[in-house]
Amino acid sequence: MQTDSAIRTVQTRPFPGQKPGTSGLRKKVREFQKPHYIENFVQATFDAVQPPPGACLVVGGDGRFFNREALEAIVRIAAANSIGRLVIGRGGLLSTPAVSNLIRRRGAFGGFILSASHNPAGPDEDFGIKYNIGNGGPAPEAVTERIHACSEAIRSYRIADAGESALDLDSPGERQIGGMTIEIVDPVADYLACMEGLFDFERIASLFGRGFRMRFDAMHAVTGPYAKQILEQRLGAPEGTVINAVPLPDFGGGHPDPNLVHAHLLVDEMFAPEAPDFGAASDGDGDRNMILGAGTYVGPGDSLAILANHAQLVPGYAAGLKGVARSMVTSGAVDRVAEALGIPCYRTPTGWKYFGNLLDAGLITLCGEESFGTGSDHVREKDGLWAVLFWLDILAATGKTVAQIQQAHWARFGRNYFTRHDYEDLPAETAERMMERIAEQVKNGPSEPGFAEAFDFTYVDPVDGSTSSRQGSCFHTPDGGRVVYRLSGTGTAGATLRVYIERYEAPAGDLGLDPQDALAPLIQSSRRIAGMDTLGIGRPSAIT
Ligand code: G16
Repeated sequence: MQTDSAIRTVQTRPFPGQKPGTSGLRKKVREFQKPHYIENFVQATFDAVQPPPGACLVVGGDGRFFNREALEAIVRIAAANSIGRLVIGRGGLLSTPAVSNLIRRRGAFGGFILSASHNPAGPDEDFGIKYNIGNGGPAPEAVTERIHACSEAIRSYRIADAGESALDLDSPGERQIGGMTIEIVDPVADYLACMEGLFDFERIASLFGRGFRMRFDAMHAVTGPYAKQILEQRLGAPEGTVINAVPLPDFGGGHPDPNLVHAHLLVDEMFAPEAPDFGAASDGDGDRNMILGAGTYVGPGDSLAILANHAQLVPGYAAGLKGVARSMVTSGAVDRVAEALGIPCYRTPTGWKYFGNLLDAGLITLCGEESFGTGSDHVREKDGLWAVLFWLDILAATGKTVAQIQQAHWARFGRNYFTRHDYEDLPAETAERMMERIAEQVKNGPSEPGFAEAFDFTYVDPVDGSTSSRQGSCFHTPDGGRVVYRLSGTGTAGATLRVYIERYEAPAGDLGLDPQDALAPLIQSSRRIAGMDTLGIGRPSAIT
């Protein structure tokens, strides 16, 4: 259907702070609701990336509050900026990895993802918008800096009028706004096809056929429809395997962050008598994952290492891995697997965007982060359900339990005890004083006894030579222990200090400790180094 649309130029003024962080622009919904706010950012993105006339873009979000309003703004601004085609998930829904996949399959110029990931949703909570480039991955720093610069220089935006029928996101098919085609697609279909190309679905289906029991917590966020269709309908897991499967604008009032704190109901179930064989959860936009077995938790660093070590059992990775990568702050478990496999292991700053070049250049096949992100070269985002299917395929291929696999891994490679302590919503001044104290020791050497060196992590991208400096302050002990500090780039209120603490235990050592006990002395040191007691900072607000 052809819809006539008048294009208007609207005068505007820049909003300060439209600076994409670790993963796009994340702010309180109230900020996004200010007149012209979202329009400014979308126009600034077009000004920065200059899509050629007729370009195709993919757009979708995690369904959170303000998703639809933001989508409508993107549709109308895209139509006024000579975009040729917008591919949108039905109902405005697309998981982050599904957007990445669609951009790649369609050869699109780029796309917008509407999500603040695991941050809570609702009128008083968070919203986010992220631009992804043609490789399907988050825009690299050079592009996000251009977007920010354009947002500061903006004086007007172009917008098309559009009738209700053009903005109907719920009916499949195509419609027009002026010269732009809007195509509403099934959010799951292309993603499912991608997964079928990687994993042995028949092998996993026969595992479920033998009575294997699983619980997947979609946390009322975007993975519900994906998990229902893939796990229950396609792979034959019993109905009810997927819980909290209906995406809600406020995620049911929850905090869709798949970790021991926010997915504690699932964790309780997995540690109770009669626990299912396998448990997993994903986050708001479907890119994170948490893996559990009966009575077992697999940390993200260990999960990445275990996937790397078993990759050749999985059809999509049977040819072996070219290399692996982890963010520097992630535990070094995967490094030991890479060494055993004789493949390179790269260490990047925090942010999935840093894996993009390594994946594009064919230097790595798998990568992951401590923040519950794991992924591969199939897309350019981390991918929650992909990790779950990878684990299912390994369980089906080996016939072992999650606990057996993890214990065998530690018995061979040793265990990297790891924890992250978050100090959230700190007053800016307190965070600044802590960071100054840390910086002083980076400059003059650590004041804490037992620490041999302190330095700031700088990353030089091996593909394009670009440098990212000050990506975490690292304090190392002579026996391989470490404490790393960095400020989060995804929060929307106050400052969040993340402290990453790790030490290695060899295979002959004690492999069965609680990480908080195994790391207790380093945890104490981490507080002293930052001067937390002096600054009156109590216990961390979250421990993972
Ligand atoms: C984003 C990034 C990840 C990063 C995480 C936490 O994930 O994509 O690379 O590890 O934020 O970042 P920070 O420590 O700066 O808060 P997501 O799932 O929130 O998009």
